[in-house]
Amino acid sequence: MKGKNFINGQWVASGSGEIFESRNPADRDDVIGTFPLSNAQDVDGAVQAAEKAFPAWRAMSRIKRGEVFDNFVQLIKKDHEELSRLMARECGKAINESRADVTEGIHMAQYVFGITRTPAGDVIASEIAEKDAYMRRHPKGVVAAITPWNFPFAIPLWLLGPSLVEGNTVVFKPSEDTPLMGEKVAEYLERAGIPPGVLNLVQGDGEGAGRPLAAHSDVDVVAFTGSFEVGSEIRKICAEAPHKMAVCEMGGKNAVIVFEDADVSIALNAALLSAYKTTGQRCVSSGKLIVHETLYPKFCEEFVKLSRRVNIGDPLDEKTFMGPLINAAGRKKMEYYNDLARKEGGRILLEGGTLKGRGCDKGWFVSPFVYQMDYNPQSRVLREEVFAPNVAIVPFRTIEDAIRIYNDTDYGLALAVITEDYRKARRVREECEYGLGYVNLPSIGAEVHLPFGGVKKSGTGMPSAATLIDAVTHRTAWTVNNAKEIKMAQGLKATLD
Ligand code: UN1
Repeated sequence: MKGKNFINGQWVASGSGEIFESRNPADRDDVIGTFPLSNAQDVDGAVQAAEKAFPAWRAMSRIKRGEVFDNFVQLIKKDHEELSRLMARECGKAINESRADVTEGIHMAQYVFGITRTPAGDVIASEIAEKDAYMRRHPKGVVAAITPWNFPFAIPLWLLGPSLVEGNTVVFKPSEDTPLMGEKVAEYLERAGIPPGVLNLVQGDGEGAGRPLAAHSDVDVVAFTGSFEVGSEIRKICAEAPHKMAVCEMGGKNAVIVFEDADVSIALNAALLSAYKTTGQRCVSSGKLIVHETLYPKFCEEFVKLSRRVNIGDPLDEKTFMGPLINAAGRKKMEYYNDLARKEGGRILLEGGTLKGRGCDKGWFVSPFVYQMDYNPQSRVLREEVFAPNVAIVPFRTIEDAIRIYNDTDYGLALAVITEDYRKARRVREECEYGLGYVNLPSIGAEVHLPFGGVKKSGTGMPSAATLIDAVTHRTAWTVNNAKEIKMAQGLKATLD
């Protein structure tokens, strides 16, 4: 298939006619389609269309804007399976996870539709009895949404949903690894009745399309999910324009902490899901299992046994637990960190990495790499994000140690604590640095109506629906005097004498 950009309600090629390919990461011979390799001119056309569409969209009833998402949900529900299969083929996510991704996108659309009938502001008291004061939200204008490949349906909805229902218009640039899923989001929103120019889609890579989009002077908010490196570039670009806000969600080095009183079967299952779902490629995946020394030998043995049983293969096969990594760079990165673990003194329990043979040669398949590692503040492999199934199991003695080992990274996104002792869980809750904390659960699996986002290098906060609304709206104060004379707050004199 030949994909297009979607600008001002029209499906168009890039101005230069240049294209790029999307290929199946499980079978590199399978070309999914070609898509426009857009440049700064294409981006400018899209931003201008969004700017032009803004006044009418903003003036529309919030409830009417929300109805587009109700229509969208109905259309997606009909095509849920087809979209899930396309996703598995384009990004290599196991089919069960691809279905969950589409479902998460539906949930976000339902959420934003639902909130349009809830208060859009506050009535606030005044010092002066005759004054009525309100907080009213105003949309900011044009939102640039730059999204990753690992949740190619859900994350675009996280960013587009709140932006659009609040009255902003959007220019959307999906990852160049999943342009088809990006196109599907735009196509279904078009079918759901989004007016021309309100949502614009620009395909392409970070340098050619992402950078000029973030830098465009008519963009008011850049909402981004992806790597720390790209996110910090975006923040720098936005800092140069006084009006522009960057909302970035940028990864993590997450952990599962297993205390001595843990239910071991919950601990093992939580570790397995945290490490291997999406082949370790969630920003909330855990590559660090911090396990109390009394359970350590048994836990390591059992975790390795389970890791050997992980089904790796065709994402469309119902039995597959782990599909391939997304691309060559992802696999190179995993190999780099596997070597680093060896160099830093890791004791390898399960030799993993690039998989060859058994039909794996055509894709970016890898197997779990598991190692024991004593805590060492100099270790990089315990602090840096790998985005692959590279798993360190680290022993600890005291709760202070467990908290230190978890916190010793520049990231602060997700943690899971496995314990039957609420006091231990509470201490972790208070002293660890994170945005998402889980008790007796894996570090993955957030739901759309909860806040999502981390601290430190993980992000600027506010990246998902419940909180993104604060980033894409201005809170204005609107004060009305009902008296026949002016009365001022703070006892300020309101007359000449
Ligand atoms: C991500 O990995 O970028 O919490 C998002 C989860 C999913 C979202 C992950 N709902 O695992």
